[in-house]
Amino acid sequence: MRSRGVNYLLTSPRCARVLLVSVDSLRKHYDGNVTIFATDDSRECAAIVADQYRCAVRSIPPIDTFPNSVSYKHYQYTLVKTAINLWTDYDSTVFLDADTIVLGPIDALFDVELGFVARGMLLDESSAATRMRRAIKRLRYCSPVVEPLSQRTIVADIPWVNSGVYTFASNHPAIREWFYLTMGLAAYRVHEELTFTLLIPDWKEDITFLDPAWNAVHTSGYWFKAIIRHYPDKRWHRCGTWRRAWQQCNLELREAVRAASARAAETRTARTQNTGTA
Ligand SMILES: [Mn+2]
Repeated sequence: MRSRGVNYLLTSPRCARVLLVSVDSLRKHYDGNVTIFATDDSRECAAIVADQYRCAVRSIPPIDTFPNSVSYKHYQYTLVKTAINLWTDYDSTVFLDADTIVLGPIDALFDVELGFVARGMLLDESSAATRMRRAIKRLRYCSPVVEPLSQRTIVADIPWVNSGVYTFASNHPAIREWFYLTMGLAAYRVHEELTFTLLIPDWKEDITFLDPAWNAVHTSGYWFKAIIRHYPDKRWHRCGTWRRAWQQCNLELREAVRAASARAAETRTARTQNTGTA
């Protein structure tokens, strides 16, 4: 039988709290394999969550060993996110952002070869989509090699996907291409959602556009039908549902994660002061 599992990514100890809430919610509905990919400075936090909820932890190589890696933190995350898909331990993988909350069984996701939630729009249907189309058009100036990719995506009415929740068969070639394209465009700080959008015309037959209930943001109209809620605007702590989920987590565990996260932040500050660089 094909192996199945859920992957998470933790690249900053500051996000350990959201990870705890997401894994806690997942474990109410799912009993199977879970792997947390963690950077060195996040490892202690990841280990606390992993011990409690029967997860595996895997180390991510230092970011400066990635070719074309850029210094800006957000885009490092972008590149790492596409890299860990290549290292998945499972034949069938569901990736969940740490800023998600699982509200129901997720087993149906494992049967999807390549699945993303479209952001509920084609590229010409809203102002957000207009911004997206502009971003894709701008890519033409990166390199003549990118121009045809950009052009065909614009003309093909490709939906813009969100990469907070997705599912893939590990041997699907799109997963490798996604990493290479993201790496190739890293210097231009192209977000991984955008690089995947550029690849969709190649894999349109294989991609299942999942029901938005699998990745519901509060503006989408699917919030109250959600199986997985996603808090991508980094304001989870202001949201009542997220705060309640946090308060439902074991108190000792919350404190352990908080303490580990604070220690990691201190270590980082000390290192910065010692070397004089950020
Ligand atoms: Mn997210």
